[in-house]
Amino acid sequence: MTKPFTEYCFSFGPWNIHEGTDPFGPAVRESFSFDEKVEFYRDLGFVGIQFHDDDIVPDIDETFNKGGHAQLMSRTKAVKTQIDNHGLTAEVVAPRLWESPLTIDGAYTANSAKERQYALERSKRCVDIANEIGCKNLVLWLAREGTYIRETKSSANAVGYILDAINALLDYDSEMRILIEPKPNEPMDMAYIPTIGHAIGLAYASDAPERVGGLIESAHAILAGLEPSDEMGYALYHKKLWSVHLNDQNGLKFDQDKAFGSVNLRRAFNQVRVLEENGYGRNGEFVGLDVKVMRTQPRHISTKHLLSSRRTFLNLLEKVRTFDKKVEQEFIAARDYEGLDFYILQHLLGL
Ligand code: XUL
Ligand code: MN
Repeated sequence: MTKPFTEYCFSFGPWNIHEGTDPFGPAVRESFSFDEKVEFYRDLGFVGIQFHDDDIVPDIDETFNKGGHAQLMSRTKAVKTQIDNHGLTAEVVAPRLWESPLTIDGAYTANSAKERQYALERSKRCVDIANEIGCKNLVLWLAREGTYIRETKSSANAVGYILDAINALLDYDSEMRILIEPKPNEPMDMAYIPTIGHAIGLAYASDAPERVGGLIESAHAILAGLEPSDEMGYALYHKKLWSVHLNDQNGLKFDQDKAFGSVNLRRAFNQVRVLEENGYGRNGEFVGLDVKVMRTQPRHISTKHLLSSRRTFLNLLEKVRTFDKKVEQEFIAARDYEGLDFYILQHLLGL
């Protein structure tokens, strides 16, 4: 048994504090500026920031077109100083490849060569930004790499396009790691890389398998009809679980990003259990959250979902650590899984 690990480091992204816009209604809260959000991290118990490239350099394409590479780097330097001053680290940086008019039909898998080229160039700029901010983890959420109707693209070619882009990025920077964040749908009807198994397949097929791994988001696994803790176990076995986005999801609908454990506490317990029992965090991996606050929440208390998700993780960690393994083994040896099932429920209820 490995020595208990006491200190998990937590991260979230600036987009997790938001204005409540949904597809059916506008913002319901005034924005907090990035400067204000940076102030919140430590107080909420977080030390890592998950970034998109344009969280660091707003209006990134316009800024690049007007001020060139130097402008991107000088803005990034300023953010680096700002986060250093708060004792914060950039956990990851991800190119936001899904908002540009050039990625309407996909980014790396767009049918137009010019659009694929844009996606790759923007990703390389993101690598430069990551380096400048002191981060070696590039996240690829392959948002628009999929289809609304199957006949518009070749799924086999699409896999090749994604792999070409990954290889080009690995070649561009020999130290950067790529973390693929799979998701089965939304915004697309069907995504080409829906699960961690698909992501890890790409990793092994890449030019530098040791630098390609995964980031598992609980809700994304649930949307794929899968058990998040088993998805995590799969990646942990391959030593490719390099980040997580813990949250929760109430069945098969839009990506809800609910507070961790708020739908299914036992499913959350099993995620904490698989992470803790397989040494997650010991090599500097962060416990990342990707949670949305409810639209109903007043602005001055619109960070509670972050506080509660982190606390739920720590509460469940306590449950994992105080679970009587001897009793568990006795139930398993007797093949009394009914007994074990009830024992777990009693433990979670504190009885
Ligand atoms: C989308 C999602 C993204 C990624 C980062 O569902 O989870 O926010 O985590 O690009
Ligand atoms: Mn996510």
